[in-house]
Order: sequence, then C-alpha cells, then structure tokens
Amino acid sequence: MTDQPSPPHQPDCLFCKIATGDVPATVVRETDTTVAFRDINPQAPTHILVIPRAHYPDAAALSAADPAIAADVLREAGETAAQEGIAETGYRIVFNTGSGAGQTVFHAHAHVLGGRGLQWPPG
Ligand code: DGP
Repeated sequence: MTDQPSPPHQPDCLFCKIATGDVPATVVRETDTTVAFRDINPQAPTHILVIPRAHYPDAAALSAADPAIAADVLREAGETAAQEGIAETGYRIVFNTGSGAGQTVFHAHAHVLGGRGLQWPPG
C-alpha cells in the first residue's frame, strides 16, 4: 500500500493513453508528472504538446486543482523549447481552453510552437 493517491485518469482519454504509453507518440521529454510529444498535425516546424500525466480537462481545471503540476507543465514547455532550439528566436505557448477556442482534446495540454514567424493576434 502507498499513501500516494493515484493521479486522476480517464480510461477513454487519448492523452491519458499517450501518458501511459498505451497509444504511441513521438515523446521528446518526460518527467514524473509530465510528458512532451510531437503534435500529429503540426502547425509550425516545431509543434510539441506538453501534458500532465494526471487527467484534467483543461488548463484552468489543472491550475485550480494542482498548481504545482501546472507549474511543471509550464517549466517543461520552456525546457522543450530550449531543447528544440527555438528559445533563441521566440516561440509560443498556447492553451486552447474550450471548444470555442479550438480545444479538441479535453486533457489539459500546452502547445509549444516555433521555428517560423508567428502572427499576432492569433486567428
Ligand atoms: P487542441 O485542438 O488544442 O485540443 O489540440 C489537440 C492537438 O492534439 C491537435 O493539435 C492535434 C493533436 N492530436 C490529436 N490526436 C493526436 C494523436 O493521436 N497523437 C498526437 N501526437 N497528437 C494528436
């Protein structure tokens, strides 16, 4: 027995399955609490998703329930950008939140985008 509670997990969630390795992905970084992997439909030369291993439906729910893991996701987004060589030229971290903002997978994730010029405001 352990005193540690299991992280929230949704059996039908695609990103939970990527976090456990049940669905393959091109993983570029892993920590005890996060996984970073290449987006299957990249919108920039570098497009990586950073997820918490624990299931929360979006970034707001994650940060409300577990701010330490939300901070892990942000730190790993920056570490991933440095590892991918896009930190010098600039990159974007995006959390689409809600279907109206384009969220399609309801497991919190940071998009890390770079390697090309990025317009502002985003579409
Ligand atoms: P969002 O639209 O913000 O919920 O972003 C979801 C992203 O997830 C989208 O850019 C495409 C990516 N994605 C969807 N299915 C898969 C998958 O099976 N593998 C990987 N690597 N990425 C996926």
